[in-house]
Amino acid sequence: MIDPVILQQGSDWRAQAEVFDEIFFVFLALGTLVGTIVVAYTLWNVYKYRDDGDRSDEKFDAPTVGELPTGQGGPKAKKLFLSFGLSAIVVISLVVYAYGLLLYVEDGPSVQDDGDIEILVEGQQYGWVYEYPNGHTERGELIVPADQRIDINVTSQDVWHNFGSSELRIKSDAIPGEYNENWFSVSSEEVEAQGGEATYTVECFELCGPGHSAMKGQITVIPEDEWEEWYADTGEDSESESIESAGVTFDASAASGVSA
Ligand SMILES: [Cu+2]
Repeated sequence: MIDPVILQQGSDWRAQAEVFDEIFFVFLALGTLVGTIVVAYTLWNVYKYRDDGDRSDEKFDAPTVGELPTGQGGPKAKKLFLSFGLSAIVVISLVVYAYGLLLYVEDGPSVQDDGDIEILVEGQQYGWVYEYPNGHTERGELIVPADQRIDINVTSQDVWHNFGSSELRIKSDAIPGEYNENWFSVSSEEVEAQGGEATYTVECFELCGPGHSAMKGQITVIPEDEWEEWYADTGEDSESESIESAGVTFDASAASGVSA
């Protein structure tokens, strides 16, 4: 059930995928439990108060439609307020619980001295451009180290796009002139489990033109030491050729191909 994109660096680090899966599971479990109780209780009452020909309780002062139960010690009002009370407790607990987790998703885990890695992500018809802190840019493939908090700053060069990866459970609007922050992190265990290189598909989630469905990219997570080595070789204006060798294509002409 829980996605294995789990973080190891510090026990308070949790991947967004893990948080969202937990929220989903808790709501599913509680919804199933409450639903089962409500349906079972309803069916039980249907059976209990079925018309069996017995008219002995006809004089009972039952509430009529539109009449508020006043709770004059009657058993019906007691049940009503009990059910209101329980529902309120469940709903308020869920709100507090989910809001707390979402605040964590917003802020992300705290990083120590060596800091996080900030990547500028720019959408353009029809692909993604990544700019690293040293000015190096990549197209199509974002290469980042494991066990690090990766901060992305998402924007667009032309129209509205939306940068997202379903597997990492991240998604941010890419709007010209605006910068939307998000973060993700992948553990080295996960990278190892995927054979030394963890890959995640990136897609555009905002209909942006005829090439929209082809507007895909990839996030590649490699061990930290390998990444440091790779990153040291990059620099200003050194758009790497590793993209072609990695088989990731960024083809602006794909758009005309689709629209033709
Ligand atoms: Cu798009």
